[in-house]
Amino acid sequence: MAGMTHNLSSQCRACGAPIVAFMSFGRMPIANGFLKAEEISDEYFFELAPAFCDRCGMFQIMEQPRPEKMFHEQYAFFSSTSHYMQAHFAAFADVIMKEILAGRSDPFVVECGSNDGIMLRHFHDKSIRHLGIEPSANVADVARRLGVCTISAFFNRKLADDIVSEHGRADAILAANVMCHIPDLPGVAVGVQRLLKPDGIFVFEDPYLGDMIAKTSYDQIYDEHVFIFSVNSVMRAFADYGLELVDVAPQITHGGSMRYSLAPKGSRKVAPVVAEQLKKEQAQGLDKAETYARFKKNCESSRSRLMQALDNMRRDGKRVVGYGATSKSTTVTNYCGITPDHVEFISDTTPIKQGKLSPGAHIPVKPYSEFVRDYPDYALLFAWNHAAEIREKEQTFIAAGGRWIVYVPDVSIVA
Ligand code: JHZ
Repeated sequence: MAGMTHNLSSQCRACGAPIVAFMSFGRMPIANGFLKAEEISDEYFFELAPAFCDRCGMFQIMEQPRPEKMFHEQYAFFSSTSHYMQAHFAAFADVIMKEILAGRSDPFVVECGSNDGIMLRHFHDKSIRHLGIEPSANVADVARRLGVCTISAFFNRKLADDIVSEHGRADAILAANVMCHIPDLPGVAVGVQRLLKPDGIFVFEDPYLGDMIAKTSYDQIYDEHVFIFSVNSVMRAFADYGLELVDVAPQITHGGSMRYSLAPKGSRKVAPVVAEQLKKEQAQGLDKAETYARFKKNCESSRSRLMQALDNMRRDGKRVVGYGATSKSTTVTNYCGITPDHVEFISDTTPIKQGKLSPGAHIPVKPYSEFVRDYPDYALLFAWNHAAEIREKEQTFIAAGGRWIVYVPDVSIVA
């Protein structure tokens, strides 16, 4: 039966070569599957096991729940919860308008996985023709209320053809934290190829493999992230579909991301930074099996150190609260074995998560007001990627004697 609810691959999803998992994080629930107590008996689990393709360099998980299990009308992640991310997407939109769309007549922009409209709203504000594609109906509704044109669907070749018939081809196709979620990468590449104008550009960004390996931020690996991309793997995955990697730009968002720009082959000059970044990846050993064997060891030692700290705090009667019920925290809590005895509750500002239990570990998720009402001794920073924004606004917690527990890049207790 399990085979009916997930995609299990023993072949690389990008190039078809045989792949084998190099480690397992064990039984995992849906990362954003926050649930009520009465739903525990029906909770869905799969095995979270990453693999690295020796042939094309694609880092991926072997098994992924079917998309409908993850993205639906109760999807729990709303992009606009961070002020920093709002500024980031305003700047992203601005670059596209200035560097790509300027001077074009009646340009058309498509965004895959447009969530609550965090980026497309800026195109809407400038009356630029746009279309968001967002399968999770509840977040799509938020975007529509802002006036952002949005359809609730999964992006694929058929949808690309339908969009071309109705709106024409796109000058720019954008995606942020979305491409790494779609298992049928060849299908996406064909869709992009058909939807993009010959002088158009496809720009997307996702968490970056080089950062994940360097920081042991293994919590980037969860059901939604079927791939963790590198410059090398992206370049190869799209090349067969006539799309050339013409530019890359590292981003600090989500703990280290990479922005990739692709264009129909030969239509643009390839920026020198592409070759430079490929060299850096080689120097980091991203193409070597030893790198992943070492990553596995680093994950295990991060887990032991975090659990040792949490066990000591529990023994000493200290109160620990989680900060940010992130998707990433589902991997950390389930892989490490963190229970409600270690972490009293997780504070989160997203209404749909509040009053529910965290996936698998079943730690209660409570509104932020509960954190402020009675500060704990320690806050376990699950939203570590937003550390700058959070630590700045939580100075009263620190002044009251509170301390952060962080685990990326190392387990440490900080003020
Ligand atoms: P955050 C999501 O991952 C899911 P997540 C997705 N799969 C993806 O790819 C990445 O984003 C990019 C809360 N919070 O951004 C809000 C506070 O409570 O790390 C969020 O629930 N207080 C699409 O879920 C969570 O933390 C705050 O001050 O790992 C942050 O989630 C802030 C800033 C956030 O993404």
